[in-house]
Amino acid sequence: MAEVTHSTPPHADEVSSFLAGLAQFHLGPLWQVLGQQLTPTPTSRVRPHLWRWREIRPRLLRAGELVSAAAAERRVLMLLNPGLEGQVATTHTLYSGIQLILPGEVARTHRHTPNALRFIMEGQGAYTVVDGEKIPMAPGDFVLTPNWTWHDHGNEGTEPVMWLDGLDMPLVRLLEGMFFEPYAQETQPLTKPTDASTAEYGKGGLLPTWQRSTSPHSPLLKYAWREAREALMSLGTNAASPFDGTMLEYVNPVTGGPALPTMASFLQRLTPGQRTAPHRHSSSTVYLVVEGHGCTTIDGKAYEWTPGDVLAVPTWCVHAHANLSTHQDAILFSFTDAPVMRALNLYREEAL
Ligand code: GTQ
Repeated sequence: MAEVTHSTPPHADEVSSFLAGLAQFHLGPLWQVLGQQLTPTPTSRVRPHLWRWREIRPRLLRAGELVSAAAAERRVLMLLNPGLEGQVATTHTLYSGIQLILPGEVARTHRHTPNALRFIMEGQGAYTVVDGEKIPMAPGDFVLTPNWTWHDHGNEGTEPVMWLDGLDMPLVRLLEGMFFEPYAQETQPLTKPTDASTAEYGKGGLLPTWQRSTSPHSPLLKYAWREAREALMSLGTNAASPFDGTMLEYVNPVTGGPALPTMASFLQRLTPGQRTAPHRHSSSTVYLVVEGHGCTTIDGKAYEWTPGDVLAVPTWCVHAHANLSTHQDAILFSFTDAPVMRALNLYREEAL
């Protein structure tokens, strides 16, 4: 072996020609990128962003005039993060979009490995079918389409129905775990009673003794609005979190864990004039404004919101909420990738 000596410092052009010769062997010097890779805290290209309902809604209805559900498979306007140009992503892990289904339409049956959740925003008469169970959906309902379940949607009512979709699609793509399959027919047979999962698992802590779901997702597929809102409102506000106000998680009734293995979902209340304390955490969040008028400050910039607006909060950004009304509660729905971060021991939270 040749002797390695540092007695004479190498010439700069010797070093640069050495470095230039590495690429052809698919080698690279770690010492040039160490600081960019091992950053003290997360660095995200994701930008905080607010999508306004008054800008989304008319365009979604216009899409309804121009594109049929049959042609689109899913008629959705995606909420694309301005920091992630070219990617189908609302944050680095989470995708969100607003879906429209018109009276009489069917969105054909398919299944995929990304988990999906829905929060109904407007319109009566729509339903989704998940693995043979028909689930009627009304505004405020929170509905799950877990990983690899067959699902189709329909609208049997007389008005357009719109909802927020949340999927872990960017995460699944990053992990290269994407599988998709269309069903052979447009719709699937109804093999279970309507709202079967509500009958079995939706009765507040009373669970069937002869079966206990062991699936990694919640066996309860719908969390109805009336009960969710009532649960939120019946809580006192005194002991609420300084960071989140009064907040409930939509949990798996068997485990108490998140409704989906990759996404946790929440409903929170901010009382009139309430301001939460700033904090940050290593999970990204998509918020949907359900009721009220307020403002979220993210890394020093204020985003003022009203119902139907959607807000993306990137990971590790300092954020705080304010209810700007003096007389009306604000209610926010949100979902995060926190379960993934916790499972991998990457979750951190910091008060400021
Ligand atoms: O409703 O099945 O927003 O498959 C994106 C992908 C909705 C759905 C989306 C989907 C769906």
